[in-house]
Amino acid sequence: MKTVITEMLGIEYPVIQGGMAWVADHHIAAAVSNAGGLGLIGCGGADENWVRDQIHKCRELTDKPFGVNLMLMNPRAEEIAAVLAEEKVKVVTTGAGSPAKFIPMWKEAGIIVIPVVAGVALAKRMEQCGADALVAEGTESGGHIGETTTMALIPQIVDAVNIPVIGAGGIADGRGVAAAFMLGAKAVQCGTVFCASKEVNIHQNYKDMVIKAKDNDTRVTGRSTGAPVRQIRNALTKQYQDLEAAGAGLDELEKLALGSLRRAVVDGDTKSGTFMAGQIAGLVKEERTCKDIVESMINDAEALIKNFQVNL
Ligand code: TUI
Repeated sequence: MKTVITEMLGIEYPVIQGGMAWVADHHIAAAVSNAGGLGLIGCGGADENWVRDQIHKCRELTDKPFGVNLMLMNPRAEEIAAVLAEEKVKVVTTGAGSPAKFIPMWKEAGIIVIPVVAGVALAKRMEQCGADALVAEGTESGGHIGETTTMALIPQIVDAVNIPVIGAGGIADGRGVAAAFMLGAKAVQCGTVFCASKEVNIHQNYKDMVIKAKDNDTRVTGRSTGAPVRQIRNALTKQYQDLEAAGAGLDELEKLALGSLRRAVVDGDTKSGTFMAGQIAGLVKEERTCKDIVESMINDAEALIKNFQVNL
């Protein structure tokens, strides 16, 4: 399937894998890229040496294009941004902030820059700064989120900018892809469905949490702190939300969250880990290969669009 995004990125299918902190290392990035989508290495809170090493390892596993996601709340964002330019990675996406100050350096290095945004204001600013495309990420997504749903966000961002928009948040099958296209997106970005892929290098308990989750099983912690995070409900989210309701301060809440993503991804600690996942987790029912996920999403979307009139 050809779109302006597949042409821009040199990929076969308009599917980008989200740059999930701790989850998206070179294994999943290479698997998604080898499947014809765009894999991403998620820097999360890692340092520049880890990122450089992951880029090199990913290059050993694939000849296809892949990218790196820079989480802008990372205290080493500056150093990582420089490594991305030095390594001339093909694509950089960013999250949890504005990458404005890094864009000139990345463009200079020939990098395709795709900020992830959760609102129209930042989308417009990013276009002015020279972004090549945007990911419009709805509040259904896992991890750090904005307020607006994917359904409302995509068309508003599409209308506000002249660069291509990639839809994200609540997309895990061909129906979601077709819907995003109808709203004006030229590709999709998915995270949750890849958390249950065969190739992702995370604890089996994390995959099982995603596979077992039902429609109502995500919770948003951190609304009181200004950094809301969607994750699968467990003992930790209950404790966190109880503390928030009781008016707990930032220090106490941060203590609870400290190291919790690592506990989920590496240790599989189902009680005190943070299992970031989107609302679409309820639709993800089995472990599948990245190739199966990407191909079925796009084949199903194409069939839906082709037969749309017939099926009404
Ligand atoms: O960034 C994400 N998703 C993430 S980052 C992450 S690691 C983390 N863990 C705990 C707390 C915080 C982060 C896990 N998931 N998605 C993209 C995204 N960006 N969602 C929302 C935003 C966003 C929000 C506010 C981007 C910019 C912004 O304001 C910046 C500005 O200058 O307007």
